[in-house]
Amino acid sequence: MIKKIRFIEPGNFSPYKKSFANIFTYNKYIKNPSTGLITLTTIVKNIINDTLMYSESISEIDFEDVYDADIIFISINTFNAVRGYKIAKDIKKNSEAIIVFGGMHASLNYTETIEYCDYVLTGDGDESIVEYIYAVENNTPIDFPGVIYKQEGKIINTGKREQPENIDTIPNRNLLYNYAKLAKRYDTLWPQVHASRGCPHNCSYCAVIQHFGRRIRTRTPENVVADIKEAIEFHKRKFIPRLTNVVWITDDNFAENREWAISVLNEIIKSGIKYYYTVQARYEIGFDDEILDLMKKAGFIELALGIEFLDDSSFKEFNKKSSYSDIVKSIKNIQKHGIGVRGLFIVGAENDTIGISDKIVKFVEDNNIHGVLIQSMFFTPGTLVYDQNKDLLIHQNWEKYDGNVVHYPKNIKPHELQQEIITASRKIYSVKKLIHAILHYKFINKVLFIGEFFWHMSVRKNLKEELKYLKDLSVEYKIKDAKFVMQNNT
Ligand code: B12
Ligand code: SF4
Repeated sequence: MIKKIRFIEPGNFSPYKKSFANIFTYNKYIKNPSTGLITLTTIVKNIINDTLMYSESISEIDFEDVYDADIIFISINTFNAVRGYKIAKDIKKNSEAIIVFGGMHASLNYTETIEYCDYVLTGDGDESIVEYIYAVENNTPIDFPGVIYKQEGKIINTGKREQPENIDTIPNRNLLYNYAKLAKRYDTLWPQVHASRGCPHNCSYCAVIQHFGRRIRTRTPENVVADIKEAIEFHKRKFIPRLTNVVWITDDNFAENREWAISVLNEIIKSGIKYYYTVQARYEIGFDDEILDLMKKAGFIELALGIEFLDDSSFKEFNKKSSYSDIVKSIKNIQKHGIGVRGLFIVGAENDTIGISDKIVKFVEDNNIHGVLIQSMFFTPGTLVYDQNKDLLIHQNWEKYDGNVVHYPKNIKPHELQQEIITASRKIYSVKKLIHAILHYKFINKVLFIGEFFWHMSVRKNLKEELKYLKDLSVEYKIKDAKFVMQNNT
């Protein structure tokens, strides 16, 4: 009989610790926890009453409470996989519980993950987790699609599972230990709602499509708005109002299903909720005046655009259907509608050389981009580029796959590229720009820029810590098919 279930979201390099810095930045000490795993916890709570989740993004794990669970579900992306494996090893030593992994990294890399657990459930867990619990409870074979386990040393894969169509679960955020307290305490934790899964495009580095599929699956607009209301309520403080009244719709490509996006926007407008929003989308959204008008009316203050590269050959290199000139036109039209643009950039393409930071900074300034995320390209197992480029990886220490340079780019040395990211961040988030934001931005953008200023400081600190290792690499790196030989003469 299953009596107790625990869910765990591992942290990556720094599990949560209480710190004054939490007030300003979420990156180093505090992060938004996984709404995907809270969703699964909510589903399971309906079957087994003693169900609770821990996330190292916002608390330490109470292992005494975890050890006597019957099943422990652990969720991993690439950046927190190593920590997840360590937690699983510790649990194995101290507990009889069945350990089950899931999430993007476990699904796309199950031959690695299965070495640390009893089962991996691949893909979306919304339905498979229920089937799994019933199978364990009734002692029936766990042979339905989407399961990985080991039998006599051999890895058994029961096959690919159909993805769930009904994803209308509203996560019960109270099931995540410590969340209610911290969500109210810190403006750095934002209300998050994930409204659709998957994307029809085929960018070759994208793990999202490999995991969630190349078709958009959506929640009903009514369900999305009900979730938004709950998320806002959950983060609401009693006495001192929040400074960052922004809901982050965490979808990867919001307006791809145009009709649905319009219905969601209309539903938000109809609800009368007075709040700000941000969401990720592709540049094509910038050519859709109807959607942009509705977004403005609904309260969207920004669109996070996956700009990624600044030259057309890089788009081609990674099968990204974009062009520099279309992106610039799109940004202008989005801003014309009164919505700001955040730029998501990837460096490390073949064409990138010393000076890529200047190119990004100039682009950001010329186009009035008000915030950025700059990451180095990383090839993760399960993506199309991984097999083609895995020889270019410096290491496969997943802990470092959080924005650091982890490969040998063609025309710039790894430490030089890392330095370029640091330089771009420093220039975009300079003290001069901070003062400008404080003096000239509207209130909400001012608050966001101040938060990001500290966040980027913390990001740069991490990047600098890795710089020494990258400099010390003594490399005579030969790619198997001898594309090039790289000499690192530092
Ligand atoms: C919101 C978000 C964040 C938030 C919150 C992250 C979080 N804890 O969920 C924040 C801002 C903290 C964040 C930060 C980062 N993120 Co992020 N983030 C996302 C985003 C956009 C949405 C996450 C989400 O809600 N997904 C939807 C839910 C439904 O999916 P899910 O959580 O995976 O859960 C489902 C399944 O995977 C499965 N499942 C999950 N766990 C388990 C467990 C079991 C046992 C089972 C059975 C099933 C199962 O079932 C769930 C329901 O169907 C994703 C993109 C994406 N589409 O996932 C990127 C993404 C996860 N992030 C990514 C990255 C790289 C980062 C950063 C490193 C960025 C950076 N340079 O700083 C940091 C690292 C943070 C850290 N911990 O250090 C990558 C990860 C790539 C990879 N291969 O792992 C993604 C995929 C973005 C991308 N386009 O590549 N991120
Ligand atoms: S558009 Fe974005 S989500 Fe879609 S495949 Fe490309 S990178 Fe992935």
